[in-house]
Amino acid sequence: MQTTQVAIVGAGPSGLLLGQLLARSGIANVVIEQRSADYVLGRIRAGVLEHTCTDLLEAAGVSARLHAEGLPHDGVCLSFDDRLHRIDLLGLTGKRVTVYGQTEVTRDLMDARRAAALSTVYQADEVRVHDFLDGSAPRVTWVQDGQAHELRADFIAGCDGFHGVCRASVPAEKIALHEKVYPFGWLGVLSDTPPVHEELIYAHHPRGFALCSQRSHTRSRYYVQCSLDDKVENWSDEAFWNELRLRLPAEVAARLVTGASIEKSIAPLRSFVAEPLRFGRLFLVGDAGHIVPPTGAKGLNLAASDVGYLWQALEGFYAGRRGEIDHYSQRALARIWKAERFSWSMTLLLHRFPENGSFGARMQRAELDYLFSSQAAMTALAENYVGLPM
Ligand code: RFL
Ligand code: PHB
Repeated sequence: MQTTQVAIVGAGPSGLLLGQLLARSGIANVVIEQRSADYVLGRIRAGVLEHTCTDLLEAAGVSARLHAEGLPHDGVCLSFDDRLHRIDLLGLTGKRVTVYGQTEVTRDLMDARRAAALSTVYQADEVRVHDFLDGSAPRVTWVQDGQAHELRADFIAGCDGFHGVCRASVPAEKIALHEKVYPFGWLGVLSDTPPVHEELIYAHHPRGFALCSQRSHTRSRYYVQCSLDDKVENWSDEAFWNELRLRLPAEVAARLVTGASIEKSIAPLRSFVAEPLRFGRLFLVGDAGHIVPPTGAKGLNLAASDVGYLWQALEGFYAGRRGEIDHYSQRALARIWKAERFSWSMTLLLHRFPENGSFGARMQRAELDYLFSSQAAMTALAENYVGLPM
């Protein structure tokens, strides 16, 4: 049987960032992941990082490539009624965001973990967490190559995403779940084509929402709102590009450079929060504890801020301030609920909701008109988009 201080379940951005920060503070940890490293790197997800996230990546010593290759964005655009409207993030808040893919963040963290020779188990089957509610000796068990393994730790960090085992292992009477599922999804395409615009465009259109994002000057990421029963196989590249063009202002659509998709997937949209985020010696971190619809670009950033709070709490605990772990859940949830509110409101503002009728559509238009007529409203959007302080 192996022992460590913190057993981390999941090698997504939450688990890997926590592992790196703890190691820098001299706190031993082992990461246990059910997939292979290549599989984790193959998932195309987030693209926009808040400064709170880039600050933590810096603290973890993994920001060299982020600073060299990340694209600072000073503004973001919304489009409706065939026109582009800009929100001056830097002018309104003094802060920017950075466009740098989650895949690259994960790769940098994996490289750093390997360079520091920190222990990581990939392709672990039947991962289970035990004895975390009472006592001080929680355990993680798993099976690899037919062999049973056990890791004893002081704490378990559940960084295993929405479908993970950690939240599912908490007795139902100890956890409250708050959820809203939206009646549509996002169909996303990644392509090696130059982005249609230098900044992101969130498009509100009678045919449905669309988003023009990017990973670099030569790689684009686009999304269109689709129905929940849509299948990726039903969308040829050509059908996708045609639908995207229809939802953008004509002058933007005319500039769209299309090409073969290198990834195409459908993601459902959901808001979800579990309360609390600590159960004895088990902490839930990132998507394991909460989900936001991607409209606000907050999922990865919230995962990073959870990690920031838990890092502080565990550092305090091992420095003799044992009570600091008692505040993790409350501190993290205060920020999570604000990001939930922002992501929900952006989703309601920008998507097509036929079930809300013409009144609902007029309310969206009135809100968009108000937004771009009011410095106060634009500032409120901007300060949420760049990320609220920790
Ligand atoms: P992850 O990334 O899901 O990683 C969890 C890891 O745990 C592993 N795992 C297990 N390991 C061991 N045992 C088990 N039983 C396990 N079960 C699961 C999984 O294999 C996986 O490796 O969660 P984490 O680390 O908390 O990170 C959260 C982020 O991935 C997520 O919030 C973002 O991707 C959300 N998101 C966005 N966030 C942003 O901040 N900005 C964006 O622009 C943004 N765009 C997006 C997004 C998510 C999207 N999708 C597909 C959900 C765009 C999309 C389309
Ligand atoms: C992305 O680039 O994948 C992306 C960007 C902004 C969002 C969601 C996704 O709000």
